[in-house]
Amino acid sequence: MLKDFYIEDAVKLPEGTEVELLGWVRNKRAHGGLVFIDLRDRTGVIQVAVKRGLVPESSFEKAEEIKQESAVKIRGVVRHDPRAPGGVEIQCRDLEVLGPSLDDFPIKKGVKVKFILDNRHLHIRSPRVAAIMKIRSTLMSSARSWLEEHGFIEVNCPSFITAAVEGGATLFKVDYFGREVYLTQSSQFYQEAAIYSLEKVYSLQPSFRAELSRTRRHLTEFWHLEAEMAYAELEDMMKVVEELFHAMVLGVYETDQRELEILGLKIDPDVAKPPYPRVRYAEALEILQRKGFEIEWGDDFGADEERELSKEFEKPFFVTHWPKEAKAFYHLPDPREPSVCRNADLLTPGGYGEVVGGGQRIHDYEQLLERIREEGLNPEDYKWYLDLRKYGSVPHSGFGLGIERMLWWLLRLPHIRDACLFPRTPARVYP
Ligand code: NSS
Repeated sequence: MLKDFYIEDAVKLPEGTEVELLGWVRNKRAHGGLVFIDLRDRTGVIQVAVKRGLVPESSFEKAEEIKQESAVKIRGVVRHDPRAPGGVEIQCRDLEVLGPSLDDFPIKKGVKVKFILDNRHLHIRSPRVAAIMKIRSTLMSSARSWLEEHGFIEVNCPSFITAAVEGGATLFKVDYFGREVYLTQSSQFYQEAAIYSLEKVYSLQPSFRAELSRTRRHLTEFWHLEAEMAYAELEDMMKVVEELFHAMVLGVYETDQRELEILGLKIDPDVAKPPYPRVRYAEALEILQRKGFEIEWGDDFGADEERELSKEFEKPFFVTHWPKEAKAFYHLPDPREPSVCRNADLLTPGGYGEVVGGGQRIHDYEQLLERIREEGLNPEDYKWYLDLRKYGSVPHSGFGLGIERMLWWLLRLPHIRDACLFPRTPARVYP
């Protein structure tokens, strides 16, 4: 059976229509000859009234005994009743238990955070989590639509790699038939190879970071939306990022009002409307130093710095032209001011920090080789990456956007792990 009728369809039907609903028992209240079941499916919750005498006696007994999260099939009649939550209830005519709950459902009010995380496989049934996951799906599909409409071709890149993209400190080692390889931190280098045939590419797949930082915004595995464009320079890249970012926010605003309501959230898509302010690293540093941060030229910004800085802006904003020493070796030094690079991070307002990192890449062979040596890296490890600069190299730019970071910001989630179906953090690889 392929289900194509949901609670959201039932509530739109006229009084008296007979319906059949499949779902799970979210809650149950018994009042003598009347049992109220809150029936849940992926589109919402509806009250089902099971009245002794109006259903076969065996169905009534099942309703009286039924445990939370049992799967049931309900046959009944639509009743518009202002006293029912949502204004509609189902007057039950028959109830069939498809899959009983064998025990009391362990997720209850008041249980500890650790218990909830250990039981994530059950907790994800909550309408709140379901709403977040639906919005996550919209965010990804809106991104894909926008990119496809703007001529980007999706590529899929490997997860086993042999050399770091974003520095060796956050590489996960893997035993690959006796050889040490790593889990990818970014598909950027493979995308850079792909632009020589496909010109504008994107990928949406997991990246891995062995970051031991137990923060609200670090995962060890996250979904990385990355794009790379032949011929594009820094400003072109920023324009793509702001348009794409806006399209993603707009997608959620237009399709997920019900989910936003479940989360008690209103979002204003105009907050993400381009253009976004651009502030150079040097200016950002000055702002932070004026505010009393002990931070020096070349330092990356930590969570506190990003939070403070974001108070200056109402929209997402770019911090551009980072010093060479603050970022990876592949960033293109600005020909006009070689101590900084032609790169940009996108930071979110409200203190949720960086969601996008990217910029223009070094496309000259000698310059790239020199930067690799300068960073103390072994050119042998980057042989194929260097090769790309040997045959028809062109200026190019790209970026990476963390899907969970964006959700964390958009939905004001308490922790980035709330943006994942099954989060991976230093402390958690189960369930
Ligand atoms: O390290 S980044 O800033 N940049 C790159 O990986 C580039 N190689 C991407 C590119 O140009 N193709 O990561 C990009 C984004 C960053 O802004 C975050 O949104 C996200 O990836 N990110 C993370 N999200 C969650 N947890 C962790 N640990 C994390 N690290 C990066």
